[in-house]
Amino acid sequence: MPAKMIPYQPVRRSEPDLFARAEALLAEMETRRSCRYFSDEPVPQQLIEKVIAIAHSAPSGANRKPWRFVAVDDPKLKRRIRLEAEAEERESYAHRMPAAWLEALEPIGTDANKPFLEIAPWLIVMFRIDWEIVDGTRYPNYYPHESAGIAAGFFIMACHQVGLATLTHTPSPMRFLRDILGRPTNEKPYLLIPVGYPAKDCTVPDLVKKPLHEALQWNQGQPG
Ligand code: IYR
Repeated sequence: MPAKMIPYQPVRRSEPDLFARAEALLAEMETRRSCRYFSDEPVPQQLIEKVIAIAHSAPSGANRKPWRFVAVDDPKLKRRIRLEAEAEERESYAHRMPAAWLEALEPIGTDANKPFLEIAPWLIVMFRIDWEIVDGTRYPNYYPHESAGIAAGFFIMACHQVGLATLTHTPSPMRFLRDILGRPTNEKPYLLIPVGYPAKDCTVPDLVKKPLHEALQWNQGQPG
């Protein structure tokens, strides 16, 4: 049955206002960097709940919201997650990642050590739910990859906007997260996102980012 329709009229702004807001948001988002050196300063649980609520407002296929956010601040759990992630990463760096991948990561300077998994006050573990079981029947979700990606984007942006640093971390494989956190088999670990404040002496690689014109084409592009 189609849902009842209700009016939808988000704030209509003047064009100068639109530009001013777009400029301000762009300037703020361009200061976002992935953080690998966190402070252990606590972040209130209520603030984490708000940024997850913002992520949870994301659009999703057939409004299924095919994700679960598990927010971890228990030091014992964080330690287990760090140890298991480092064990997988040691294997990956030593045997699983091809030379070209290791070379691509060289400027970022990563290795198998992940102290931030214990230092950051919160680890947000995001699971993707490709199907759900309701009363013994299996129901697929729709576009779970796209949906989860959009929610993750909302989450990272929300954190940055409120003043929290994040790292989009993907130790691989991530099955251990499901076991440690007691999630059922239909929940696939998707991203592990440490959240907190950057350490006082935090640094990030001085990278050149791909210019926008390489990522944006208007219509069919310029001939030649
Ligand atoms: N998961 C590894 C490797 C890694 C992969 C990508 I793609 C990065 O942008 C950064 C690291 C790690 O976290 O070290």
